[in-house]
Amino acid sequence: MQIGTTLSQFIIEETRLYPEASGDFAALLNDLMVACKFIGSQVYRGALVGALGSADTGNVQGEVQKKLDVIANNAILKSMDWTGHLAGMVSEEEDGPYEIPAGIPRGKYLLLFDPLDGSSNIDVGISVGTIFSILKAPTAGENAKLEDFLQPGAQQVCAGYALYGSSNMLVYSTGFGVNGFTLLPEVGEYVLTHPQMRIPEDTSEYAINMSNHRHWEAPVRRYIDELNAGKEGPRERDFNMRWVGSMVADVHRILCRGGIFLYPFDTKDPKKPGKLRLLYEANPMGFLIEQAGGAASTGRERILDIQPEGLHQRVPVILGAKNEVERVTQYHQS
Ligand code: P6P
Repeated sequence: MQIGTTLSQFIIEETRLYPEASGDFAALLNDLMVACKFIGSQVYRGALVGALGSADTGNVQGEVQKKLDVIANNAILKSMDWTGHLAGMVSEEEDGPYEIPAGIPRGKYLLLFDPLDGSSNIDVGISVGTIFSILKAPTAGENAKLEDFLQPGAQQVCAGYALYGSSNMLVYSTGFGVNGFTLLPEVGEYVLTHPQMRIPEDTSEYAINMSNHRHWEAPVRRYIDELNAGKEGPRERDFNMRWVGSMVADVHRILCRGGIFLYPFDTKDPKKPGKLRLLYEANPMGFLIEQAGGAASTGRERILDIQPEGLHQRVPVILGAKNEVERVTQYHQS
């Protein structure tokens, strides 16, 4: 049995596409990979080591943190802050930018992440994941300022996620397509198992939380009602629905077999135009989906074109099969 192409090997070989590369980025990704392996080990041992349940603390989102939220957040911060590759970090679990400790060189990259997305599902055994986004620091070598993180998603140099599901997978892109790796636990290496993942332009599978139907805008209600009408309706074919309630799991399914995912604008909370966060959920997932041949929109604009206004800004998210995303966008314009 051959081990196959490891993530470490793939990163080094991809780095050769950038003649001017210093190796910093490759080292950064390798360090992040270690954190994802560790987080996976804690998620999979959850119940056995008392890591399930709430931490009895809250975060900037006003959410009660799970113990594993705190473990995952600290794992990434402490795996990355000593490396000298970063000028700062933004985490869903941190109010403001995380400053690199004194005495550590400030690097040329910014790391933004949701350490454990979908954590409300942990206690019931549903897949969760880590989502990450990497930007260039405007001023390498100096502490990143808050506004340095407010870059449109199109400027990401890398985006990806780790999925803690039936296996520990790492899926990422640096702009040369999307590749997926599966952790070989006995060796401790991620191995290439899903090269060049692509999303078909059409689909018959959609993902949305139907309980919000009455809160959606008319174009989204029209779109979903047509899917539910199946072959008796204007789409003249039946559709299937899946909703895991864990964005990483739903997006991974779409990268594997196609589909469209919607967490659209809803009127449940006027202060929140959507539930998902732009900088460390919508942007990295939008980057991956576009790299795999799909589209990612708010319904009114391309997600990666949005000029961020705040670290924890929320946006509506409609992503996946290009022709379906475009149809939803057209309904918003009619
Ligand atoms: P709902 C998880 O809490 C999350 O942020 C995403 O991972 C997921 O897609 C969405 O929220 C689920 O939201 O309202 O269906 O629980």
